Amino acid sequence: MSDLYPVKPEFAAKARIGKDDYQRLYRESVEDPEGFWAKAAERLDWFRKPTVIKDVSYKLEDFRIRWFADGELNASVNCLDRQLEKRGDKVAILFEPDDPSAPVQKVTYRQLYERVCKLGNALRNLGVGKGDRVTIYLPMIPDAVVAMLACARIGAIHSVVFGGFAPNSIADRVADCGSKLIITADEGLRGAKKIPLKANVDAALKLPGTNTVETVLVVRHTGGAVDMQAPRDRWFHDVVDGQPAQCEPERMNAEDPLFILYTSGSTGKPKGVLHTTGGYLLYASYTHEAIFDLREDDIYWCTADVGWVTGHSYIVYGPLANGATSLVFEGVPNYPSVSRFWEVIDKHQVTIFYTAPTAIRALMREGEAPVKKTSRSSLRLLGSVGEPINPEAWRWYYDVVGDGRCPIVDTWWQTETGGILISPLPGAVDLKPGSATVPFFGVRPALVDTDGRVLEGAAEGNLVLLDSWPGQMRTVYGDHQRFIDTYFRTYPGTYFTGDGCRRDEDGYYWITGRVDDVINVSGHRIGTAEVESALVAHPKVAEAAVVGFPHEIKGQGIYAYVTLKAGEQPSDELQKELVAWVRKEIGPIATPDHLQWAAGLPKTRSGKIMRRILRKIAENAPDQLGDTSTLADPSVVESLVSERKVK
Ligand code: 6R9
Repeated sequence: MSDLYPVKPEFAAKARIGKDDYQRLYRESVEDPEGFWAKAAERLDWFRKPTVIKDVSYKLEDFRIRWFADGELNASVNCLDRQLEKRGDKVAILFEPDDPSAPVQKVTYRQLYERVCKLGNALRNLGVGKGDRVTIYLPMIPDAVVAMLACARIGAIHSVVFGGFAPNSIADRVADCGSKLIITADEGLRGAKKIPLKANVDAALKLPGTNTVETVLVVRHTGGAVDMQAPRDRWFHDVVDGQPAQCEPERMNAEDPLFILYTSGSTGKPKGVLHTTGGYLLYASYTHEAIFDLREDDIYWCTADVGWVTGHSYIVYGPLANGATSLVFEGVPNYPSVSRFWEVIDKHQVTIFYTAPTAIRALMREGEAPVKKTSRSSLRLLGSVGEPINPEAWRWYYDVVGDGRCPIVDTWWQTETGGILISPLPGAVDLKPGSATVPFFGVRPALVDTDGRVLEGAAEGNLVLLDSWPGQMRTVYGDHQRFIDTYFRTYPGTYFTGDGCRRDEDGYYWITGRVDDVINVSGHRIGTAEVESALVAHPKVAEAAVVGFPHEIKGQGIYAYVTLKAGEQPSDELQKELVAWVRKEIGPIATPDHLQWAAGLPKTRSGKIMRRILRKIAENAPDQLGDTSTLADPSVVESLVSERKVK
């Protein structure tokens, strides 16, 4: 069966990059990275043009990753100032509120520039300067973009925390980077629900380690009542409105930090992924233009939240550095109805639509009718990100949403990579449903077996990258050793992605999912260790083990095994209490889907939990437990299998 969707001639005819261009440019990019990226760097405006292009060594004894190291620039200048002449009146941010009857906001490049400058001045007046950390905990509103760019303008390092995180998670992230200031809102809106953002910040700031925070700026969004604690809390409009609409941008070295973004790893503590200014911005803007085949009149919509890396690179920095119109959507796909995405596409004549497989699967379950009642004729390109897209969902996206007209770019990348690494270029690469296809310029993927041997040809193994690209993360904030140990020690001389992958006979890459203790729930990374430590923090829990299991909509769900302390009795109420506890400790995105009581957990004689076995039980595949001979007590497994929750 040939399951190939060749590039359509009519798309290729107008595309920025065609087949021959891709081959030629890819070859150039890996044969002469210095020359290739020096030329690519011309797409940015520099205060001082870089002369040193690439300075990278993955060798542990001589480790460094530096790009454009003597260049100077400012990210906000690239996203705003340089657009003013040609695109001052062009819409930069097209804001679609949660409530479809509430007014749309169109923020032009000039208006965005002014709002960013005013906030930049306000932040400076509050004592925030180059290198200081600012936490942003906002809903998906234009002020979230303004906040990020204002930090970039004055050289402050932003750390955006997703609005779905609970006070504990906010506090951990604030404490880890020692934020001086937090920008939040009274409340957020998601569907019919209100999210008490300011109240969550108040609760977070009562927790230990957060006393670096001097000021909390509060955007009045819903108008809901909040506690304002003087002198710490200030209304955003009070400190911003009277400021001058011009603000001197900070001259940043290309390697000065732009932002920190926390992501889950295989240990309990989220990692502060640090990206720097020059390489990141260049890579985000170049990939955005090439992979989405960007044109001047596109209306581009990425449905991610700015709390995730996809929002950073492909709602804010990439699109704005390219002078695009970027749609910011506050709401959710099923409010007020499951047609919302498609209605927004028609309402704003969206041409490029970029979303996650979990959303596609959830909407697919509603059938074709909610899609087909809309036109979607403005669409010309679709994108997918966050997790592998199953071929069935891919075809539905292609046939039903795109009416068989629009190529799909399945974009594989990570918080750590800053931008897309493996994806089709829509005018150049034939598509295969479920495959992220081929590497972007300068990207050198390889597959290795567990001993680190590089596999050639069609093969399956662990996905590594043999060389650096400009958008690569530079460190784990405050813990450079952890950065090296996590990514460069497993397979020496390479960056290890943590993903498994297959390469087919055509050289196409098929990501198979995480090979570490990270679960991908609806495209969000959750560390099993984080959920486990939340559970054992409950006074009645003795021990917990958490694994992922296949979930029809979410991709993976969270399955928790819990052993209670002696004398505690399992009950349905306690089960509900523990699920609610995890939500409260980490946030709703970490809600366990299943919680099974475990009299004991399967362990090796040296006391290690055998997660492989727990995964199989959670998958309901007890016949595939594999080798259980190293178990200390095999009867533990038998009782877990017989008591497995079948829902
Ligand atoms: C951008 C983003 C990264 C992990 C990554 C992988 C999975 C992302 C994917 C994909 C298959 C794709 N992933 N995109 N798997 N196909 N197109 O999602 O960043 O939140 O850091 O997650 O997501 O497992 O390692 P992040």
